[in-house]
Amino acid sequence: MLIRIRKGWELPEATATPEAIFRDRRSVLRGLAAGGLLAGAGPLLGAAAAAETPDPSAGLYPVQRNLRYKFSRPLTPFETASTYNNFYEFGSHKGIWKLAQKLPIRPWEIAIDGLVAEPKRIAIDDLLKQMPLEERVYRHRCVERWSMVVPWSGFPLAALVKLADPKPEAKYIVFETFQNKDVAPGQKEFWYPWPYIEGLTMAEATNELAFMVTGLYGKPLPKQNGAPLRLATPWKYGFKQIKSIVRISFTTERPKSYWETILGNEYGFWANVNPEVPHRRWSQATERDIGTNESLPTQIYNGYGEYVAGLYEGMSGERLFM
Ligand SMILES: Nc1nc2c(c(=O)[nH]1)N[C@H]1C(S)=C(S)[C@@H](COP(=O)(O)O)O[C@H]1N2
Ligand SMILES: [Mo]
Repeated sequence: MLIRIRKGWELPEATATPEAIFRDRRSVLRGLAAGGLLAGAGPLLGAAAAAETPDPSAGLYPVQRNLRYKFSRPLTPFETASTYNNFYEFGSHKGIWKLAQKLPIRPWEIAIDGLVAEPKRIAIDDLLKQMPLEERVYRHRCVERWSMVVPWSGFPLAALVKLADPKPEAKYIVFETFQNKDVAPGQKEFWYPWPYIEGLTMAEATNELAFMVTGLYGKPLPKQNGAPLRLATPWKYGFKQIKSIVRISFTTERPKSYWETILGNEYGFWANVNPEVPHRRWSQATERDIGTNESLPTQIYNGYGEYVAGLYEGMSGERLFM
């Protein structure tokens, strides 16, 4: 008889404790730092050390994991998810994590405006106090064909929409990233249409999967992953998942997003994941998991069709998958 030994990541989700493992590793690092061994220990240790800067929201985490959102792949290690990033404000390569440490994330205010009952500005820590924080393990699929699986902390976008109190005529929600040439070299060196803009329909924004991310692996979100507030729409390609948000507006007109402005024949508004619709320059049939380096078949809506396919029924005239 074959006895199947479960791998760590196959344990029931409630018992998986990557957070505890991560905490252990950090105390080891603190020990190393105290002993003066950290110097020259390499970039990964440097990333962990930078994350030691006190963050006023640190005490809020870890938060309870919502077990409704299942996953069947190993979690991507924190070290990988926080050192392999896309954040063009800091450069066009994957290793921007160190440069991103320059981004000041306190004080941090988010403007809520456009078609709302009353425009307002809210400080991130005041927002965090009002929102129902939870953890969700989501898959993340970049249009470039890499993917990962990580535990995000945050709150449903629907809760923020409720707080914003949009007028009934609002059709879209539009997000905007910070602009600060002094800390973001990409905003100085590239001609790109800053600030980074993204948008969703109101139906997408209030779908249960749309999630505002404020933490990763039971800690405040690292700057390189979009601190202090970024979007997760796991059924869409990663470029929709805008980082370091400073403004949220409600409009009647569909926004033209950052990548759509740059390369409108390759990146559109909907950007839903579909293995059968190739990018103009490559196939989307498979993806590479950056944690395991495995090649995997891509899934329609990144595997979240049961939650979101209904949003797009009867929309045949639209380019839903780019
Ligand atoms: N402001 C901003 N948000 C952004 C990007 C960016 O360049 N700037 N890149 C996007 C892309 S292409 C991806 S794949 C994800 C990457 O998120 P991660 O680095 O946390 O994996 O962020 C998205 N959000
Ligand atoms: Mo991406």
